[in-house]
Amino acid sequence: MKLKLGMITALASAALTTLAADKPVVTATATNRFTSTGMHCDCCAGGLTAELKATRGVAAAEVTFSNQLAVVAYDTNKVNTTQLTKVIKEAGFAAKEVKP
Ligand SMILES: [Cu+2]
Repeated sequence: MKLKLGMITALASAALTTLAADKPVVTATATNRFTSTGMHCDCCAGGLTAELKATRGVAAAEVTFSNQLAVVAYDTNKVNTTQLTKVIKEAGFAAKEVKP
């Protein structure tokens, strides 16, 4: 059987839907910024974004390489800044919460 591009796309999106279904919908109750120094390129930022998004209690994450910053929206009942700092450190970067 020959796989057509449309089929591959459909399979990929089905896989993504399954992945998304595994993680319950999170409603953010806070947004914090963290310096995440040590990133070398956009790829590092992309990897860290994925790590943060996969963390329990995280609703959204945006990491920018150019200013070495991670912005995370999360549910304070499920995760805290200490745990988020740990996730960034475990991804291989120096993490520090930016106090408002
Ligand atoms: Cu990189």
